[in-house]
Order: sequence, then C-alpha cells, then structure tokens
Amino acid sequence: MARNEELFQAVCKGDRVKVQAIFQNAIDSNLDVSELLDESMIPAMREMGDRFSRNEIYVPEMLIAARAMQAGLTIIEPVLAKGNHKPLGKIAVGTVKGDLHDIGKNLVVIMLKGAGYEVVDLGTNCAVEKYDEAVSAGVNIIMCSALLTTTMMYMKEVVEHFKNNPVVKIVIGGAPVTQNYADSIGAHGYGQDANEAVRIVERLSGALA
Ligand code: B12
Repeated sequence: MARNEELFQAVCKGDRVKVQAIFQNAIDSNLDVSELLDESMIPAMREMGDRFSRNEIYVPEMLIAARAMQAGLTIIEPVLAKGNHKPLGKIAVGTVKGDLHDIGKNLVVIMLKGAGYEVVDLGTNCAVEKYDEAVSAGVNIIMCSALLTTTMMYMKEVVEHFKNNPVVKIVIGGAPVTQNYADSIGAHGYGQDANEAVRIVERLSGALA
C-alpha cells in the first residue's frame, strides 16, 4: 500500500478527528490498518521529528501530532490486538527514567497483547524500582523503551540491576537504540519495531520455559 496522504497530513497537522475517521473508515471497509500505521502514521511522526530537528516546528506541534497518533491507536488497538489470548508469559513494558515518549512503547504493548501475552504497562519515566516491583509480581521479561540518546543510557542501569537474576530477561528498543548498544550493555534482546518485540519474546519465552 502506498502512503495515504490524507492520513499522513492529518497526523502532521494534529487533526485527531480526521485520523480517527480515516481509521474507522478503514476498519469498516476491512482494510489492513497495520499497513496504514506502518506506511502513513509512523512516517508522519518521523517527518515531525525531522521538522523539529530543522527548527521548523517546536514541542507543541510535536505534541499535537503525538495526540493525533494516540487517538488513532485507540481506534485500531482492538483490531491489532485481536488474536489468541492464551496467556503465554508475563511481560512488563516501560519507558525508562527521564523519558516521557510513550507512543512506541504503547505499540509494543498492543502487539504483545495481540500475540497472547499478559502485559503490564509500566508507563513512562520508569526507574529500576518500578521494574523491580513488576518482577516481584511475577514478570520475567522486561522491555525498556527510550527515545532520547540521553535516557537510553539508563538501560545499562536496568541491565546491571538484574544481571544476577537468571530468570529475568531484558529487551530494549526505541529509535536511538541499536543492536550494538544492546550487545554493549549485555541486554538479552533488541528489537527495531513492535513486530520484532513479539518475535524476541517468542524466542526468550522458549528459553525460559
Ligand atoms: C512525539 C514526540 C515527542 C512528544 C512525545 C509524546 C508522547 N506521548 O510520546 C513530546 C512533544 C512530548 C516530545 C518531547 C520531547 N522530545 Co520528542 N519526539 C517525538 C517524535 C516526533 C516522535 C516519537 C514517536 O512517537 N514516534 C513514533 C513511534 C511509533 O516510534 P518509536 O517511538 O520509535 O517506536 C517504534 C520503535 O522504536 C520500536 N520501539 C519503541 N520502544 C521499544 C521498546 C522495545 C523493547 C522494542 C523491542 C521496540 C521498541 O517500536 C515502535 C513501533 O514500531 C520524535 C521524532 C522521531 N523521529 O522519533 C521526537 C524526538 C524523539 N524528541 C526529541 C526531543 C529532543 C524531545 C524533547 C527533549 C524536546 C524538548 N526540548 O523538550 C522532549 C523530551 C521530553 C522527555 N523528557 O521525554 C528528539 C530526541 C533527540 C535525541 N537524539 O535524543 C527527537 C528524535 C526529535 C528530533 N529529531 O530532535 N517528543
């Protein structure tokens, strides 16, 4: 599917009513909403980031675009999360300390739920204590998200914190994070997008079983 220009522009302009209408229409017409997400909505957020880097827009414009994207996600969540709901394992997903970006993290949560996992959404700005509480509540896979080059450094602290706990696996992701960085801090997994998050969890759940 080519880029849906109307959706792309609606996200950039922060027109959440239009974003929701386009998705609702797509659902009613049985179109593939994940294609709209991958080919139009995520590229729109990328475009907004690029405009921000070039000082063409500022935080308020990024924020209204993000709200429009969240509004779209609310509409498509039931479709994306439709799947086999047999609990396969317990996972906690949270954006790391100092970081308030949560759109990518929310997508990871939606895709994992759709794949049948029990997911605890820890929200944003998660310090190790928050991940600790999740582990005490039975979580064995922790997924950390970071969108800032400054906050991704905190992932190292999370890995260090759990390094002597053999039943806890740490998976990291987010725009600035790479496989090299994951290897350098000793994370158990890295995923480039929400679909990869599911594949890594499948692999790690097998290893934990
Ligand atoms: C929207 C946005 C905001 C919104 C966030 C709203 C929200 N509720 O999330 C607001 C306006 C609040 C914001 C604030 C800031 N932002 Co901002 N923001 C963005 C923007 C435009 C889009 C991010 C986004 O949602 N992308 C869409 C999602 C779907 O993609 P994603 O998060 O990458 O997630 C995907 C993958 O990475 C992966 N993934 C994500 N997490 C995980 C986790 C795991 C485990 C796995 C496996 C995979 C995975 O899966 C996802 C889906 O496939 C980016 C630009 C960009 N290109 O990323 C800048 C950007 C991240 N922001 C930036 C900056 C600088 C800031 C501010 C510091 C600005 C300021 N001066 O105040 C603040 C920081 C606030 C804070 N403490 O966190 C910079 C970061 C630069 C850097 N190198 O660190 C960017 C890159 C913009 C830029 N080009 O300069 N921002």
